[in-house]
Amino acid sequence: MENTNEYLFNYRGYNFERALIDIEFLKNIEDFEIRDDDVFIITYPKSGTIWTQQILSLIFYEEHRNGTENIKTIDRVPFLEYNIHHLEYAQRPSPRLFSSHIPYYLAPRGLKSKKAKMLYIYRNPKDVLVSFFHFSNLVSLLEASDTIEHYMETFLDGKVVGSRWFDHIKGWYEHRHDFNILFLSYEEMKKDLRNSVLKLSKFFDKELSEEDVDAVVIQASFEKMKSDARANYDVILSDEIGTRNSDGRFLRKGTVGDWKNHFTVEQSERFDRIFHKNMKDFPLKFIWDLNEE
Ligand code: PPS
Repeated sequence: MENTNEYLFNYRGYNFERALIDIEFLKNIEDFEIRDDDVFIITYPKSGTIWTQQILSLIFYEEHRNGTENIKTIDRVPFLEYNIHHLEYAQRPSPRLFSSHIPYYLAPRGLKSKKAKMLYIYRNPKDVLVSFFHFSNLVSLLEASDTIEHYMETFLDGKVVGSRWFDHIKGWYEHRHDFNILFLSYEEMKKDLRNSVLKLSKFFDKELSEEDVDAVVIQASFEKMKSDARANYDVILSDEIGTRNSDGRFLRKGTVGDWKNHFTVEQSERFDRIFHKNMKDFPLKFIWDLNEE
């Protein structure tokens, strides 16, 4: 099958992480039973998933906010298609929070009742590419690439987990009316985290006091997450997924515009041309550098 190799498993035209996938679950994913109060975070990889898992977990769970329970964020907001801790989804109390990288056409049908709320987090694809490049070189489950030049080709061809970035975001956006889904960008969260938290608590009907909002904003900062074992995935990387380099971190840099430190001018211009060709008339705004705002 196209794009299927030792790292990727292609199912219905979309690449999954081979080592983490349960094929039987995948075959039934569209029938996965949805509750009206389920919450889904949808992302293309490296777009801010674990950050948003942390934010929603803090918004939804008082015990997470005040630190009275020590549950890992991944177990609060598990990945639907990568159930690495074998959680019993059907036994979980409501509201259940999930995250997922699936394309719109593999979404459980129950989401189309538009009752369950969904959040699509997107990030400028040059920074996605750079983050993915480093992550692919870090974890043993992904194919390493020696140069950005080589990785750019792989990424643009969609020979990565998540397949083509363009297809993922356009697919979800073009089908947004089929779902109850809010689009929010990584860069918007970076620019004004407090305002983003307020936006999210409003969308999810979670009333938070000023102190609650402060607690979410503080604990969702890059620095706090780096030192929070529940949130930073360090243990998952070292003990469960496996790394090629023990110095690497899931929370690597957490900035906007790191692509400028990696792309040559020619690579950037080439990427721009491909971006404009693919994203012509696409209405969502992308922020490539916070200083240019
Ligand atoms: S994955 O593997 O798809 O789940 O990765 P994902 O979590 O989507 O993306 C990882 C990038 O998100 C950054 N990150 C953050 N940025 C800012 N603030 C906070 N709190 C935060 N938490 C995670 C993380 O550092 C990865 O980006 P890069 O650019 O590699 O640093």
